[in-house]
Amino acid sequence: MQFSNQIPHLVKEIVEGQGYVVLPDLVTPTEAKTARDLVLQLASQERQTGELVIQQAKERLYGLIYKGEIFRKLVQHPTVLSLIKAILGEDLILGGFSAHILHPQAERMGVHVDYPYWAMRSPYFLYPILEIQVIWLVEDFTEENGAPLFAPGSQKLATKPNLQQFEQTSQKITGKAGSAIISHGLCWHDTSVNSTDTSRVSILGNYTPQYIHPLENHFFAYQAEVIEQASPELKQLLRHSWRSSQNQIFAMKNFCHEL
Ligand SMILES: O=C(O)CCC(=O)C(=O)O
Repeated sequence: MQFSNQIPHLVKEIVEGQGYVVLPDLVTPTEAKTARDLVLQLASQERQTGELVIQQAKERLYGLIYKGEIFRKLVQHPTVLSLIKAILGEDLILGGFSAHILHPQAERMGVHVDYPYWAMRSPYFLYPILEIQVIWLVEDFTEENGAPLFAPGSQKLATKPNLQQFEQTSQKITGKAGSAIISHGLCWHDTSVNSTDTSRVSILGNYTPQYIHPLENHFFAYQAEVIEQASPELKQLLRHSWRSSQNQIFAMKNFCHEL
């Protein structure tokens, strides 16, 4: 597995260092393009049906797990999952997996921390860590096309973002298609302006411990056959393997072998 001997160093960088790492070449440029093309194709369909979430020149496409094999490959990428498990523990789940399209002239989205922190009151606690975000670069992120901005080390402050401080310290993260930015949910970040004439696409994974209520409703657009054919890893991410048809409450991990 790529980067396997660097996991402790990468964990340290995310938790105690700048708050994020960029891992290159996790998938091929062709796979990245497949994901990008599919996002744009689905977006144009969902624009017609009204399912697409539109915020001026920005759009969000949810429920990706059920919308393409390439998305199911990305969400359970072994290198990404090993790194996140080393931070959140083995019992992590998926809070959401969506695409973010920045059309030409899209403005910055606004500096933020990630869910669940944005749903909580600041100051936050540092431990346990409640979220790790993955931003998949399904195309090259450049200085001009809306690459994200991150404030290095801001996760250690465990507070909601301070705009002035963010403007002084943030750095734009560019990279090649097929890379992923893996970041601490408390690290302040934003998108930059897309000043090109081409839409920029990212795919966003939100991973949390299993006791956090998922951001996305994984039953929206649910397809039974996708779950039936899913790997054990994906079933766990969707909390499917922890559901019982007999018990009235969701089983926790220790009980799941008895179900
Ligand atoms: O699309 C991006 O580059 C990042 C978006 C983001 O950070 C978010 O939605 O939390």
